[in-house]
Amino acid sequence: SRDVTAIGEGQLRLNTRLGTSLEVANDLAVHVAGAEGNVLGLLSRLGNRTGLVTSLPTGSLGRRIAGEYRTAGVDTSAIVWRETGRVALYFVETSTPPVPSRVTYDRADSCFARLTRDDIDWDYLGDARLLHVTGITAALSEGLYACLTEAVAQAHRHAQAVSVDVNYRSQLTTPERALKQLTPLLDGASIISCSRRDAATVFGLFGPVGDVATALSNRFGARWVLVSDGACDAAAYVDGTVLLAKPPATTVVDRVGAGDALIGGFLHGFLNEDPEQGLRLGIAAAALALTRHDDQVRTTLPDLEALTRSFGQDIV
Ligand code: KDG
Repeated sequence: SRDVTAIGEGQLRLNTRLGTSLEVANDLAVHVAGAEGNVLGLLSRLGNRTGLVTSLPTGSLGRRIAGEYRTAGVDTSAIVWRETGRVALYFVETSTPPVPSRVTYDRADSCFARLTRDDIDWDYLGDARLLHVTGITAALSEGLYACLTEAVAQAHRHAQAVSVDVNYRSQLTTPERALKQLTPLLDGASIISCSRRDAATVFGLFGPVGDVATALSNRFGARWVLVSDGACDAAAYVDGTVLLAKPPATTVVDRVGAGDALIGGFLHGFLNEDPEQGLRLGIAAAALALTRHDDQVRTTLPDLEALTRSFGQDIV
């Protein structure tokens, strides 16, 4: 039995050199990515038992992805391996903020996108205190969306807590479709994570992070809600109380993956029933992610706690 299981796409992330466009790039740095795996990787490094359900081809690219998760401590025994098929890729043309990095997906028809309900080890997915899913998976294929609705229904039957990260991707879906797909997943979820921008796009909710968190809790009934603005400015609404983090001054190198780091820390707090700790650790992990061209945050609980102290992180 595990603390957290997730279903999501394990991917490769290919970065150009800083400021170089894909049209002229000669070399690409290879990293392992995927929102759910990023969250589980951090949770594992913080000492939680995690497992990822995804699907990969048996060749070297699939092994690279699974190997990275194993290094982080994520259990990979429920990965659905395929003899043929492809991994999902995403290319990042990196640039220096405030110019945003540009993401190009190359992921259609991946092994994961073709997964259906019959492929999944349902006992495995349900055998954890918490199930974590994101709107990305919902957007990838109808088969995957059916997997998510079944996973969430099973979780409710078994009193497993559900965490949903809205994670709207304009390259994969529309606000209308996201709202329609996410509403049944969010109803009854224990934890909702959403960026301020996605809250406006998908739910038409505007305002400061604390107000948006409160509104999301009121709308869907979640006890724990996390709303971020640029990852280091975050609010949590937990059991009727708004907690606001004072963001550290961070020199932003790359925003991709920072939201996952924030969520990973927050879910650690959920597992320990300590929202302040969750917000503090999440902010510190996000700060680490923001300073790296890589989705994975390689840290430990003592290191992250030390970083938190050095930030003098106040939660008010
Ligand atoms: O949050 C980071 C993710 O966006 C990245 O790892 C890729 O999961 C990803 C996606 O599908 O956009």
